[in-house]
Amino acid sequence: FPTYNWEDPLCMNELLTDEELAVQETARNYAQAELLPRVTEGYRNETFDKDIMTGMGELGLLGPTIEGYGCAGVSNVAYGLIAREVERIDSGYRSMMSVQSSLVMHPINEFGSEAQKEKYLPKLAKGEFIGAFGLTEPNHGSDPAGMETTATKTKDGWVLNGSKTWISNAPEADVFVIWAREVIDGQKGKIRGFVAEKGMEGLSAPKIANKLALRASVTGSIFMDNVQLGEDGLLPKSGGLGSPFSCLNSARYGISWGVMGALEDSIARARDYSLERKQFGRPLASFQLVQKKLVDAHATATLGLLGSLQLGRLKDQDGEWCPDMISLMKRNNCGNALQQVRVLLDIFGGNACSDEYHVGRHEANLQVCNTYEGTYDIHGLILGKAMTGIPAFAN
Ligand code: TGC
Ligand code: FAD
Repeated sequence: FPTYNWEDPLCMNELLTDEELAVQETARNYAQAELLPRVTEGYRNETFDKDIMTGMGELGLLGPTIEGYGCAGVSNVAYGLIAREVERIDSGYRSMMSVQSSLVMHPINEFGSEAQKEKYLPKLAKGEFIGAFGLTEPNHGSDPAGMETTATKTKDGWVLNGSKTWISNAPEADVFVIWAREVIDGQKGKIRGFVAEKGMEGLSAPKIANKLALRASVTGSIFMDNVQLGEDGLLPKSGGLGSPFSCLNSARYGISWGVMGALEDSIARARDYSLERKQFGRPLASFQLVQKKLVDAHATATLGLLGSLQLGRLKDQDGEWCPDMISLMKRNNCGNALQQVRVLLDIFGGNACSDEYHVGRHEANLQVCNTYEGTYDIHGLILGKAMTGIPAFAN
C-alpha cells in the first residue's frame, strides 16, 4: 500500500488538471509569502492594505473564471482552489477577494453593457479598483425581497435612495454594485443592479469599526441620499432577485472551498502543537481524546473538499448544476468548519486565547462565514424546500 498522506488523504491532487495544480501553487505561494506575515497585525488593527488586492491582481487571482478583459479564464475548480489557499491564512482576505470576483466582477460581466465591462473589469482584475456589493439592508438580511432601497427613473437616468449594511470592502470601494427596486412613474417594479462610484454626491460608505471577527477585512454601511446615476449606471441585463442570487451562487461556492482552507490550517496547527506540547510526561498527541479531535476534523475536511471539487466540476459544465447543490456545500462546509475548529481550539489549552496560535482567529471568522451569503439555517430551509417541495421560510 502507499503511505497514508494526512495532507492529501484521498489523493485529491490527482483529480486536478495541470492548470489547476499550477493555479493552486501560485495562490499558495502568494498567500504564504505575502498574507501570512501580515495577518496577525492586520487582524489586531483592522487594517486594509490595498496592495493585497493589487498583488492578487498581478497574479490573475481576481475574477479568474471570466474570459477576456484581462482575466485569467480558468475553471471554477481553480477559483475554489484560490479561495482555499487564501482562506488558509484568513477568511477576511478570502472575503475581499470573493466580493471582488464573484459579487462585483461577475454581475458586471453577466449583466453589464460592453461599455461597462470595458470600463470596470480590467481595473477590477488588476486590483486597481476595489469593488463592493450592496444587497443586505438594516431591515432585510435573510429576506432581501423586502428591500427598501429604490432606484427612481428620471429623464436622464436613475436616482438611488436607501441604505445597505454589513458590506465587505465598502469603506475602501471605488465601485459599488447596488441592488435596488426600480420605481418608474411612481410604480415599484423589479430589483435591478446599478453601478455607483466613490465620490458621487449623496453616497457615503462609513466603516463599521470594532468587529469581533473578520477583522482583516474592512466592512461598512452604504448610505445613498439622492445619488444621481446616468442611464449607464444601470446593469441593463439585470432584472429580478435571480440577478443578485446568481452572484451569490458563485460566492457561496467559493466559500465552500475557502472554509475548508481555514479548517485545514487549524488541523495542521493543532497537530503540530499536540506533537510538541507535553503533559503528564507525554505529548498531547499521544492521548486518545486528542487524536479523536484531530481525526474528526481531518475526516470532515477531506470529505468537504471532495464535495466542493465535485460541485466545481458540475459548475464547469453548463446545465449540470443547480443552486441547491451550492446550498448543500456552503452549509455543510461552513457549519462543519465552525464546529471542528471550535473543538480543535481545546487542544491549545490556555494558549487558545493567544492570537499567535491563529486558530482562535479562524474560529471567530468562521462564525461570520456560517452567517453571510445565507445563514446555515436559511440554506437548511432552501434544501428542505428542495427535498419536500414545501417552502418553510414564512407562513
Ligand atoms: P424565491 O422566491 O425563492 O426566488 C426569487 C427569484 O430568485 C430566483 N432564485 C435564484 N436564482 C438563481 N440562483 C439562486 N440561488 C436563486 N434563488 C432564488 C428564483 O428562481 C426566483 O426567480 P423568479 O424568476 O421566479 O422571480 O426568493 P425568496 O424571496 O423566497 O427568498 C428565498 C431565500 C430566503 C432562499 C433567499 O432570499 C436567500 O437566499 N436569502 C439569503 C440572503 C443572502 O444570502 N444574502 C447574502 C448577502 S451578500 C453577502 O452576504 C456577501 S458576504 C461576502 C463576503 O464578504 O465574502
Ligand atoms: P437575519 O436575517 O435577521 O437573521 C437572524 C437569524 O434569524 C439567523 O440565525 C437566521 O438564520 C434566522 N432566520 C431568519 N429568517 C428565518 C426563517 N425564515 N426561519 C428560520 N430562521 C430564520 N451583505 C451584503 O449584501 N454584502 C456584503 O458584502 C456583506 N458582507 C458581510 C460581511 C460581514 C462581516 C457580515 C457579518 C455580513 C455581511 N453581509 C453582507 C450581510 C450578511 O449577508 C447578512 O448578515 C446575512 O445574510 C444574515 O442577515 P441578517 O444579519 O439580517 O440576519
